[in-house]
Amino acid sequence: MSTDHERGRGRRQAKVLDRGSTAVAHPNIALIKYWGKRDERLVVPYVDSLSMTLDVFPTSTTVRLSPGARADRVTLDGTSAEGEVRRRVVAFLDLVRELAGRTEPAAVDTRNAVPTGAGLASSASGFAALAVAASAAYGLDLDDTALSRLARRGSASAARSIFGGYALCHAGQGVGAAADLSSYAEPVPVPDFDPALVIALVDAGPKAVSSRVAMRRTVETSPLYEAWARSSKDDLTDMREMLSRGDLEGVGEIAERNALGMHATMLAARPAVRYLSPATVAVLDGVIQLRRDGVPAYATMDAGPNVKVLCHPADAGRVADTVLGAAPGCSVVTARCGPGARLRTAAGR
Ligand code: 2P0
Repeated sequence: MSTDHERGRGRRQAKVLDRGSTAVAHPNIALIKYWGKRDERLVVPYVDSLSMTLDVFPTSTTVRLSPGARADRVTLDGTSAEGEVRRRVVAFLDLVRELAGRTEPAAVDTRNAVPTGAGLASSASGFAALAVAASAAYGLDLDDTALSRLARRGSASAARSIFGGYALCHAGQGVGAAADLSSYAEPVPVPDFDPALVIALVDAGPKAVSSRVAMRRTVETSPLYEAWARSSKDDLTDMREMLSRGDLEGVGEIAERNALGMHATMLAARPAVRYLSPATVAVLDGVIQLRRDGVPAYATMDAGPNVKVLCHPADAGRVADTVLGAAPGCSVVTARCGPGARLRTAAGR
């Protein structure tokens, strides 16, 4: 029979468990892009990618185990998630439960400070935060490499958000379990290079074609895809060299050509995938004008119309003014290098 003291402790523990495990992660922007999967089920990329984790737009995710519940509950920004979002989160929880040898359902509460689905990598911060919170909630003790591999199963770009600063995601080798094991991100130490990234939010609405669908179509139908994937290898080698030198102009030129090349592969897909809008092109013209005026500024775009402009922190104000002049009505946020995904509160700890 338990004593009052023990019952009190049990209640306290239950209360602690109720808080769940909360993790925070930030989005990242790829300077060398990932585009295309060689294994869709395991989410294994065709190409290596290299990114900068940001210090803005964090995602905070809490995972609480609900042993009495009949199914998982998924809440995104205070609203019950349905459809594809819920399906991806539940599939991810199934994977964590399989790894942990557990079966309890969970309640997942995610808060995004970034517009979801607008090409601003909300899935990167989202699945990085979910990987950290869910693995803690289910009692998995994973190192950063294993967390990165796990986050990749949610979204390949999420593998990079496990790390702060710069991260390289390996496409890995082989097929099946070998591919899964060898595809993960690792930090790239870059001393003395902390540029600004001026983010032009030209349209915060959800995108017309998901990156998953767009990637598949590009790989299957674009005659330019293979050429870009090949040239991306050289871009990565050159990028690592320029990063180690802290050469903003070198880094910017390579990032811009890699991103434009990726969008070219999509434009050549059948039917074409075009994420770049008239406002995107106006901002790109503004960036070219800045360079003509002697301001080193370089653009990169992801699966959406928003533009991220890499520049010296001292030039960020001028870059932001140019962006606002080029695309009136857009909003501008300036980011710097940010931290890796971290556990805030661990259940029962
Ligand atoms: C990247 N993007 O490297 C590339 C560049 C967008 C363009 O990763 O299908 O949400 O979940 O693995 O990671 C966006 O796609 O795609 C992305 P999935 P994800 O950042």
